Amino acid sequence: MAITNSIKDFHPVVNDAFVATAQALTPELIETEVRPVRVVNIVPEGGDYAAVEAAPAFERSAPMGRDDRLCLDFGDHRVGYVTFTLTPVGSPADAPAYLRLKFGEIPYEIAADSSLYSGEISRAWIQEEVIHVDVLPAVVSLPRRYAFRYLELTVLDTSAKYKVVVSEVVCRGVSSADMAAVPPLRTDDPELVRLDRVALRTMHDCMQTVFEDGPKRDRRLWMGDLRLQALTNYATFRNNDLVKRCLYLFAGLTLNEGRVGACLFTEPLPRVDDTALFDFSLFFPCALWDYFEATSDRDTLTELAPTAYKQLELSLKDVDGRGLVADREGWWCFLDWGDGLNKQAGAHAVLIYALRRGVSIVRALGDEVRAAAYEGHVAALTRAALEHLWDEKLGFFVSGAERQVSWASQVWFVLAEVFDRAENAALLRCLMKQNPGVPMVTPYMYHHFIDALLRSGMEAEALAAMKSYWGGMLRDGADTFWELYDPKDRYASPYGSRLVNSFCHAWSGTPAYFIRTHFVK
Ligand code: RAM
Repeated sequence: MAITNSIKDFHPVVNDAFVATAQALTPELIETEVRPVRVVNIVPEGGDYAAVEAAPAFERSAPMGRDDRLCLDFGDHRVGYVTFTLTPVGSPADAPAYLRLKFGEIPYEIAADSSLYSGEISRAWIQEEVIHVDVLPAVVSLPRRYAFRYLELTVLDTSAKYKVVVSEVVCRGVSSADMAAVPPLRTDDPELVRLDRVALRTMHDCMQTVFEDGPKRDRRLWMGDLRLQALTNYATFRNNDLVKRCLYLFAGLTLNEGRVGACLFTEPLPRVDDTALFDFSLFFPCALWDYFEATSDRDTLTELAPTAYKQLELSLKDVDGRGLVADREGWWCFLDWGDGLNKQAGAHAVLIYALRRGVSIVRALGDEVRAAAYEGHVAALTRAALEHLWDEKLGFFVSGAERQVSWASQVWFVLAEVFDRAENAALLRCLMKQNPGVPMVTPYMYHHFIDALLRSGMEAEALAAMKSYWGGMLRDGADTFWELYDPKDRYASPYGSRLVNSFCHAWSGTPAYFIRTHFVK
């Protein structure tokens, strides 16, 4: 599905006071100096690529001339600014040094030939530079922030008369998260320890001046991603003011009619993108309720509740004569990146789920009239779902005119609590046994599956599913968890090319949440 603007006639609605509150909460970034730990060669391996040690440490390169390469391994995923020194050797430098730099979160990004890129989203996301250095020796400071573990430096040319030596390669790492703030995990299960550690690294590297979705791409704040990052944050870094800042940004920078946008940019000034997604807008009330549960910050709940109500009330306008969220073409609701996934049933279930959080908010604020109204909507939407979307013969919820069965629809109806716990457990068992229809493809959707299992009393299945899916990423070499993971196809991408996938994506960091709230207490 193409990502386009989904709002016609875009009119941002700005609340300056909310934006000011958010800006006052802008965190200081913690800086850490990191140096490469070794030199590697990137080689093909098992249909993918791997880094193989070429030297166990790095100080300085040998003199490098035309086509010489150096691939440095920084030991783990890093986010930051890179500086290095270039020293000429031989005759005086009679031509610029001409270099190509490639940054890779995974070895594949170093190995791939970016000139063959034909994906749908901008090739500008590929972390590759070609630079001239005119005056030597030089300390080269790259202005861009990169997300990477590997840095490959190729000398495209010097001249026949001189070569260059590369030294003092340093990354000034940045994050607003402090690893030392995370409570230690007490478990003897080494797999849980590894899953937790990689999840924390993922979260850490995405925590900048906002919760970014991924520090390589899109480097911005998405509402759906924020909800999961916030949940994980409460159980780990406890940087609750960063969540508060992000909630105020979304509430202060809305779209037409006060709809919460799907994502925000923060530079040069915060602004909302001209995109709304049905489910993402509804996650505002959900994330606000989660924030209140984690912090008991009643002032924020009170101040932002009207924005939450607005999302519920705007979404109710999309309910048709049959009492169902109307299906639509195009980019209107996210749920997951599954090919051809119909969004109607999932959207309907998300609306019920969000209304339930809305009921919690209004109850906490003592607004019984609104609580009764929202409960009425939950009941009506539940009836309509059972009448039109539940297919008794199939034993599954169906979506859209083609009556599509997908994992996303079933999982979201479990989370919407349309059935009771035992019935939900039975539905999930059928889903796992029959594996019908459109599968889940992102860790984001898997998060909801694990959540659904846990809410249905299926702890063992939830643990096994988490270990199998996220554990698969670990076995496939992940240093941080990925935006998309298809265990059967490492080249899968929603964008037509794996090269622009994000390999440190915070919506994938929720094992730390599950482990710390359910599996290890
Ligand atoms: C992609 C990103 C982002 C997600 C949206 C829907 O652009 O992966 O994290 O929220 O899609």
